[in-house]
Amino acid sequence: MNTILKKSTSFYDVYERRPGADKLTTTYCPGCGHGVLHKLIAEALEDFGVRERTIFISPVGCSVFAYYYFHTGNVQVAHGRAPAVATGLKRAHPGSVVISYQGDGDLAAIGTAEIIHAANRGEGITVFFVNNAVYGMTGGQMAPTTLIGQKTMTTPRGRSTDNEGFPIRMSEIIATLESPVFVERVMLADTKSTMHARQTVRKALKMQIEKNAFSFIEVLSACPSQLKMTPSRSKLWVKEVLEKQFPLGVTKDISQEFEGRSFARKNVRPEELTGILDIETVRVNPEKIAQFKDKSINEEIKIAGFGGQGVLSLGTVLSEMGMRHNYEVSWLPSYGPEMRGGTANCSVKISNKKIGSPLVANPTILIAMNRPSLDKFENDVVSGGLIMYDNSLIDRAPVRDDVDIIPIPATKMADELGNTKAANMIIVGALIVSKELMSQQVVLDSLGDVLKRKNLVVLNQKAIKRGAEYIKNRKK
Ligand SMILES: Cc1ncc(C[n+]2csc(CCOP(=O)(O)OP(=O)(O)O)c2C)c(N)n1
Repeated sequence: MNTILKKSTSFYDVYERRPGADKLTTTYCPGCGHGVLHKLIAEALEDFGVRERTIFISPVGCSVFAYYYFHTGNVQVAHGRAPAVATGLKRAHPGSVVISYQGDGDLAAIGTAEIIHAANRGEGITVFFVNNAVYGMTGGQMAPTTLIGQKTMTTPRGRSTDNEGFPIRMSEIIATLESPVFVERVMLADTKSTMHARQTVRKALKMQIEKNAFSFIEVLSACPSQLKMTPSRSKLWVKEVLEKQFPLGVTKDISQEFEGRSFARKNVRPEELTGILDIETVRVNPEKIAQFKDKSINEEIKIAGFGGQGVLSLGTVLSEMGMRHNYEVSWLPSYGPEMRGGTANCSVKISNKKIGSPLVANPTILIAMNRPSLDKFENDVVSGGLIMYDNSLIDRAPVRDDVDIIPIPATKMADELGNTKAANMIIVGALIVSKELMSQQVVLDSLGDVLKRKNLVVLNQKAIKRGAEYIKNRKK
């Protein structure tokens, strides 16, 4: 019988790095383990017929370019974050086969938290952990798995336990957790060990495909370039030196007794939510909000001031009221390391389209309640946007001439009402009227449901009315 050896169909035909580039070879050095492991994975994906539903996650490290090779879905992630991204992918696409492929710097240094928690949750993903005892891509710095005495760029006299601690055995750590189903350490040192690794790769992927199980495969692998050895010498080193510190074998295997984890995501129907969260549905008489029904709204609002001015609650009131007008809303507070007297801020989106992200980088509306906020965010406002600022506290006007500007002495007006803290609600009243965003009546009627301190409802209703009147008089 003739055997035809050919490249797995899970690889692209041509490794085209940059369109038109003349270098169409791989990015790996001769003797590197990455290429071999890629091959074992690609073959398995083809044999199991899952290439089309596989998502391969490339890490930061020498395998960052895995997406040039694997003819699968590909995501390249930030350093160490592959298990977190894999979690999201698998949960959003339970039918996919998700591979988190990581080096020792990526998985055991910067990404230690991600892998521990993904393993602990038993996500239905397969993790391939390439342990070459060094940071390959960046020039051979010490990795958490670097051996004691091993010389690297950052341990020129050799790793010492006094200074750098002991090499971390990740497989053993992962195996102590309850959720992982299959954990094994293999090596790529010679034909025999590679053939065994092949079986292990297949078993781990099968576990995911059939049982939605979490598997962790550590692959001892050579990095001839950083070890400054020939490819064949570095493979011997894996077998004779590296393996002593990281013994091969299965550290955990409960695949027989593990019955599988459901692939189906438990989706909660919207009508179930109120019961689960123990909240009441708020219904607003449709007639009262009819005029806003077909309004095209897409406001991205940044509300900023100093702590104590109620900028966060200004945002929550706006988003709560937005919901009562059937808008899509988001509210994102920012608790940055702000200095005292500096800015506290939150981002609110109000839209009649679905909101992709709650982040507001370039607001359509800036509400500046103190000078540092105006200084900080004025330039971020989109051209044609609006800056509403408290001119009883801010001693300069915005300099932008391509945006609408509404000065409003909110703090002074609140003081006249008897409580400085109501300045934020003066802004609410002013904003909903100036942008014709919401029904003043609905906002006033709902305020009691929204505010935590019920004794302040009447005062805040007055403040909203004041703010609204201010704008109406201004328009006249
Ligand atoms: C946030 C961040 N920190 C640091 C780096 C620099 N960096 C790139 S690759 C790498 C280490 C990769 O080593 P390893 O995970 O062992 O993979 P290998 O290259 O050996 O395959 C580091 C520190 C980065 N790209 N991003």
